[in-house]
Amino acid sequence: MHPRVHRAVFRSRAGSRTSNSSILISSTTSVDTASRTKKNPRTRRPISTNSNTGVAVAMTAEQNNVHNAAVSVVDSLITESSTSQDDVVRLCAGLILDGQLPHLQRQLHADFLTIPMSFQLPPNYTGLDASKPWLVYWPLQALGILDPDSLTDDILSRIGPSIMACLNETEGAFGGGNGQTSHLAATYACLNALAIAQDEDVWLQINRERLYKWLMSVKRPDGGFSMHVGGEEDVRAVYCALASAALLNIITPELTEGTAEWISRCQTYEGGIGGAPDNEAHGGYAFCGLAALCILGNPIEMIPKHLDVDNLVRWLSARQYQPEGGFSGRTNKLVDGCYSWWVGGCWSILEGALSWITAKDVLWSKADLQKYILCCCQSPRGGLRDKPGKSSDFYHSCYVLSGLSEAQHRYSFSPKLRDSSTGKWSFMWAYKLELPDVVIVDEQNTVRPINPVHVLPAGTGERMHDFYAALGALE
Ligand code: FPP
Ligand code: K
Ligand code: ZN
Repeated sequence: MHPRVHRAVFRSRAGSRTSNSSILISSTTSVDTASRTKKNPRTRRPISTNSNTGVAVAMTAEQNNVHNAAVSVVDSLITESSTSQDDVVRLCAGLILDGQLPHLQRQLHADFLTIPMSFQLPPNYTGLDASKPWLVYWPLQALGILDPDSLTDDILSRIGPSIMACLNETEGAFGGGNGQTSHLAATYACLNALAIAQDEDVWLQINRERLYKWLMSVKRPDGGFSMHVGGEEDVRAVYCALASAALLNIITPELTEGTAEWISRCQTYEGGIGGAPDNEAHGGYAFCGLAALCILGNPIEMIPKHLDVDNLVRWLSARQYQPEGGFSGRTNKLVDGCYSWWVGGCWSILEGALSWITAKDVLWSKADLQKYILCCCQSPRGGLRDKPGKSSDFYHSCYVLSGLSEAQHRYSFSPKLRDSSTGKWSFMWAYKLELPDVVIVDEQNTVRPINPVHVLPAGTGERMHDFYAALGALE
């Protein structure tokens, strides 16, 4: 897993307490009080910043606009970055060229994904103590599209109590664990988990008035949002706030004022979207920005109005590498399975909202992405991973399988599906299985479709939204 992604991107606050039981508590027991343990030491991955290597790697990225072209631009300067890129190419090419497309090892992955539902988590998860809601949401989303039958009534009934243990009642918002500070990432992950649980009794326990007030307390005058009161302002916060508000049907003009303009300021000269204005473009933030625009209004209008689409498409298409077939998160960095969603999700939104963008042309290849996922991202021990040689984890399982779903389906924004009014925009996505000339959709490898804005199994977020819509607007 990415040390920084886990420590900073998903974390709710500096976590030092760890769970000593399964991440899903029993629906009858009370909140677990966790013991203190040492954080698991992790090594930092080197970041490529050497401009000398930029030439070689950037050309590789550029050339992948032409699919299946064998690309090997060799630079005589050997650096740590060029060496790791070469290593990844060798590892992946070996697996991809090794005969047939492998099958998705459903049972193996389902077994791995049910670990947090039933057993104690391994010690290397202690650093994620402030990310308990994510540890619930990630495997649920993965199982929800891999094998919905594995989400038994027992598991589903335990989601509510586990998530409500993270609720800060006075604020109506959620923290990363029992007693932890209210945080937008935790709130988003909790509400997504509750969407999958489909438990109306628990939905009724959410105090939407309080949560709305709390969301307004993290809204900034410039149109952005902070992750928590006094916290960092970034495009994750915007996405988490809007996605949460959309599920609960509490989107208002006051909540969204100036936000699309703020997102627009995060698009960089490269065409991608950075975490905040003037930051480096990154796939994770590109998805957050694009998905947020799809909540703010009709994406057919919002995307071209607030983003330079040509430049975004150019940057997105440079994310897919050959011969790996997978996506990288940013210029001159390595492919990683989780970008199958963060970058692939951008593609599903763009192809659904702007009909000229299609994988059948030369912008990106769904077939090659599926190959990277099936050949390189399946851990022999179960679960999905970043790349060969890495261990599987719940984060990568969630976003690699979501990326597989992206490759196998074609989404379309269909406003006729539901009546179009504020707050409903992100629930008007239709899908169909992709055509065989775009990607081989072997029945054995097929995963279920998702809502590409909320990253939820198709239908779950829609039902949660409808439930709150039926309760009426806030006073
Ligand atoms: C770089 O990690 C990663 C980031 C700078 C942030 C990524 C953002 C997301 C994954 C989106 C989070 C979204 C929500 C909704 C919380 P790295 O340097 O380890 O990886 P890299 O080499 O691939 O860039
Ligand atoms: K990475
Ligand atoms: Zn990753």
